[in-house]
Amino acid sequence: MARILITSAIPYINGIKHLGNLVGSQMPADLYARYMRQRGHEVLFLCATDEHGTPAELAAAKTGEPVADYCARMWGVQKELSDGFRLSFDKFGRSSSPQNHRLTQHFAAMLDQAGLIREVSEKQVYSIADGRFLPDRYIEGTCPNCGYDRARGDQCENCTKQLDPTDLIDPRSAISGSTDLEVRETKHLYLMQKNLRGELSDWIDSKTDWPVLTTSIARKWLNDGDGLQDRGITRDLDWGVPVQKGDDPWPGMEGKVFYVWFDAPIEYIACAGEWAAEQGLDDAAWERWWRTTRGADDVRYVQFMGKDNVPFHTLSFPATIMGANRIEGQDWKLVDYIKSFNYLNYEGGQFSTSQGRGVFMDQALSILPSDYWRWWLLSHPPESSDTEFTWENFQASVNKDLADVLGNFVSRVTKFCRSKFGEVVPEGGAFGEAETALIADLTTRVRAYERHMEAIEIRKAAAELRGIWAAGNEYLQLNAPWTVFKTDPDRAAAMVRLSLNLIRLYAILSRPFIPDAAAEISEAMGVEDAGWPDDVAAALEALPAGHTFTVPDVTFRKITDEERETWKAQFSGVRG
Ligand code: B3M
Ligand code: ZN
Repeated sequence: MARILITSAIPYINGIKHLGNLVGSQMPADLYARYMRQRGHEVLFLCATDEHGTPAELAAAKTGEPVADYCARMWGVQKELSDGFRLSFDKFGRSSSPQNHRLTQHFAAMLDQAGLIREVSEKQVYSIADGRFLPDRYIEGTCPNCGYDRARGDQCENCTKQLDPTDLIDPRSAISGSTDLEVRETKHLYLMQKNLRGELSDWIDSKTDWPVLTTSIARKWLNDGDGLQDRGITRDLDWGVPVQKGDDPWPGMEGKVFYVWFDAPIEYIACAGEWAAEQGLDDAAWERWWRTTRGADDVRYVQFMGKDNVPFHTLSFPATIMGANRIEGQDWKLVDYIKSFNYLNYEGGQFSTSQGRGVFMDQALSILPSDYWRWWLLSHPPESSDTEFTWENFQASVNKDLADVLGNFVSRVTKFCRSKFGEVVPEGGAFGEAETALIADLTTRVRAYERHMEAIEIRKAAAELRGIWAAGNEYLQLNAPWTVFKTDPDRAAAMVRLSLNLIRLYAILSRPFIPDAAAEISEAMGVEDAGWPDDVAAALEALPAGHTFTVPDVTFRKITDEERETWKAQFSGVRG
């Protein structure tokens, strides 16, 4: 059995995430983690809140809380919501943890020792109205690359280009909107990424199995002439990891902190340390996931993220790791596979936090259970292109796939059995041609489902699962045990026995997508810890005659047209 380390991009602390954020990293990462655990692999699945930098400071300034308090509170909010969506993180950490402070300062020291850090006296935008420097998101303006007029000082959301605040055309303060800006001198540390260009390029070239979306973005910024700039890794901010060389002060850098995009990916590693500490384990317990000479050579490390995060994970963070690994004894693991996503749009436009447009995590859970959202999101992930959430499509998917196909099968079979044979798997009769054909079809489908899950082809996996559910309904429809029962109760008993076993099979296969419903069905069928159906034929005889069950409650309810219209209006972002 393999060991698999899985990380999801760590969400910024400021505010509650919308469904587009969720489907772009945490939700598919959870699907993969659940599947791999179910297949018997040893999984460590990590996520955290990204608490430093301008997003946190700006949000805390708005609520009037001290930034540390704001972060602690919002971590709690995000944790509760991720539990609500059944995101099965082994640890949901915080980038502000002591572990991350130490590790970030350690990496900086290693990079410095490797000669990869230089001090730069640089020109930074200073806002006279605000009386401060304006790093990163404190400044907005027009992207010099694509012309998008709301690019931020650290990155253009529209074209994903990483920017410096001084690159922006027509810059303005994000705090006051003031354009009364001037450029002042300040000293910062730069990571000399250009020195690592060859190594990074060879590494990306070796990743022939990565999604094109991932490698194309990486190559674009690697080869684009000015793609791989040396990057400033410190900022004139109060909140963050203080600039230190390991435990030692860094002369000239007093009062500065590391750039959020320097410390955030290091939290993937620190989070493993937080996990170990929480479990009462020693350092060896997390190092075997992250240090190649301490066991991590056998680990497969898979990252999940939206496309705007790809440059940081294919270039900046690997540069940190490769650079540190130039020092004797440093042996940090690089990622093995990066699954990236396009954007999910909302009803013909974009999700918008500022306009309240679209469905946010808390709102979603307040109107429907998480499985409904999980199913829609995971059957419509923006894998090969941007996709769109519409209420029509959501209603149709839930009503058809979950209620009409899966839910209906479960309820029809269990209720029919109860009325004719009682709440017990009936004995008698034998499987015939129809069952042989169904088993052959399902065997092919289950193997295809496994292949798609291994390959993290999520849409294809969902389609296969839907096909597996539908096959049961077709079998039932075609063979009509309720009619057969009138003339040949034994034959009907065999059909019902197979169908009850199908329900058990569905519960196992559906668990990564809809864990609550799967658990509910398993419980009703009296099978909590069913193993993976390596042999589908055998799995369909797992529940023997005489095994008792209960009829589950309605597993899925339908969304009415009225609800659909109410929600559509409610989340349109039009305030009234
Ligand atoms: N917090 C951006 C985002 O939430 C950023 C990801 C960090 S991953 C190390 O999309
Ligand atoms: Zn742009």
